[in-house]
Amino acid sequence: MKRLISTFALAAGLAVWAAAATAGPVSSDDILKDATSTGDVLSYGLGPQGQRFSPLAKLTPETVAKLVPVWSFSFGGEKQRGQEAQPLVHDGVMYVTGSYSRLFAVDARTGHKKWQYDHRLPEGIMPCCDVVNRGAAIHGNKVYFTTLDARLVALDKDTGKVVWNKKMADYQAGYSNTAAPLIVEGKVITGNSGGEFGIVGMVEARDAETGELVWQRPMVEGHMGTLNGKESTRTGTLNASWPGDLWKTGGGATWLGGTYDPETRTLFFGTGNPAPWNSHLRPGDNLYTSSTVALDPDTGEIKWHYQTTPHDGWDFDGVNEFVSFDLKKDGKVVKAGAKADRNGFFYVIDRTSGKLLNASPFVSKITWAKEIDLKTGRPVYIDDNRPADPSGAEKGKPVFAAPAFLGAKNWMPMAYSPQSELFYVPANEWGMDIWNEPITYKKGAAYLGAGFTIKPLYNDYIGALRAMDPKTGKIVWEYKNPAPLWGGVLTTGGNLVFTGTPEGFLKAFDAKTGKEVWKFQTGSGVVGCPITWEMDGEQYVAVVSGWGGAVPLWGGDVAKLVKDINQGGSLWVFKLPKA
Ligand SMILES: [Ca+2]
Ligand SMILES: [Ca+2]
Repeated sequence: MKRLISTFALAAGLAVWAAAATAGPVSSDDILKDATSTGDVLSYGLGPQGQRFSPLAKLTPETVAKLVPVWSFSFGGEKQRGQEAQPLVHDGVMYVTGSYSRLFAVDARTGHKKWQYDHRLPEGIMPCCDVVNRGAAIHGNKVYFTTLDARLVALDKDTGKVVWNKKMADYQAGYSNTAAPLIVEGKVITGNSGGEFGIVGMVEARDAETGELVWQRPMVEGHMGTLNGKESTRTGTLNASWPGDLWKTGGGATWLGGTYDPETRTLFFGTGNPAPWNSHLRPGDNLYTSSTVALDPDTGEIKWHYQTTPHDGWDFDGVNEFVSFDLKKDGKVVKAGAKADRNGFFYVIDRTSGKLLNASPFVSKITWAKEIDLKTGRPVYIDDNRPADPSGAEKGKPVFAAPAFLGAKNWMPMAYSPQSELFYVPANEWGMDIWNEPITYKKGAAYLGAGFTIKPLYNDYIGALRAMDPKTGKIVWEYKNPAPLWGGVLTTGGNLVFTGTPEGFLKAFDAKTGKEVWKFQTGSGVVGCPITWEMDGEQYVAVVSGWGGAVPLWGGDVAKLVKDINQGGSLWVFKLPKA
């Protein structure tokens, strides 16, 4: 990029040419280096490993008091709802997605809109859990995002014109898309949504230039994969962990997308609940649902898997991000990865083999399992806490289970600081009454076979931002929040942790102590992912604001507690001005 600028500047001898030349293409190598390049944010997760750590250190617990808003940009429109996106920044332009499958390009210095793309959504889309989108990807001269009608769209990054628009799946069968795509070596890699409708979870890779399918890997045992337009291999062994034909509508949606580790050249995708929720209909482990699955980026072949909730009966989707990191323990460095699962356990896994290294609770109450057996890697179930078989009755005997199905942690990504060597996990403390019901599959209809009501566990808080030490599995500090936390986390080389709250604040904490050191009221609930970057020698922070997501729709008694929070839709940008 720098070389391009100087070539143009020399050739033209004009400053304006240098400015124009800065709108250059993004290479796969630029994306691999995203975690350390502080002048841009080129990937969801601030680097493909998804650590959400920036080395920027101008903002510290001491200087953060001077962090001030620079501009705010409204997503407009009558339709608002949840704004869960993480913005990207490239060459002074921000790319941010909004609810209802919208994508905006905005001048990062002024907040001036460059272009806007409103995807035309058909009637009858079936997003289970709000009309959210989690962000775009950038590569070459294109930006990419997925849509609620299960498509993947590539746009010219400078004009917003559609370059290609590919159907991933049939939205009328309950498929949709909300995840930010991942770019690896010229391929756009995405997951799919729809686990509540009996769809089949899938990871697919497309050529970033043409949008042509390279490979697909179904996540339910029994289905065939594809590679270069031909059938490749079967996922697992037919009927090994699923009875009869149930695998054909087995769920396992990969709705949060994935991460990539360049050191081991491995993709990590989490998979959602098996369908239907009523576990008595599908005896067996129901592979590869509620798991972390490691994939070869060239072929989509499965390298290893680790199932967090075998034979799930509580909607404990295993989709949460698997974050690669170096575990320094007993004088050794282990290539590890960590995941804070919906089911309440924080897992540390050897990312070269899938071997479980440690699993410890990150919430106060877990009713479904006593512990995770570190020898076998399997949960020690508490059988009485599995919702009972309705056996012909309209409704099986209910149980009170914790965590609630919305999870000890849901989609909102945690952050890892290689400096403090801590993970910062946005957790929630809640439980649920849950019972099973009879159900049969019908295309495009909810496929649960269960009923539920979510309830808070404590009077004074539901959300808890927790610093977890992956070496010990212990909680080092916590911040308690009255409403459930639903936004992502960012940590920085300046010893800070940022996250948002449904009450409308973007907050900063001391990364070592958890002391709250800064907050700003954005006007609506913050359920997006904060970012930071450097521009013109100053450190910037940005976050989207706009309350929504799954809690108001599925939250039961908790939804009632937060019903007065107003919706919104805006992008806020802050900076630490030069002294
Ligand atoms: Ca970067
Ligand atoms: Ca689910």
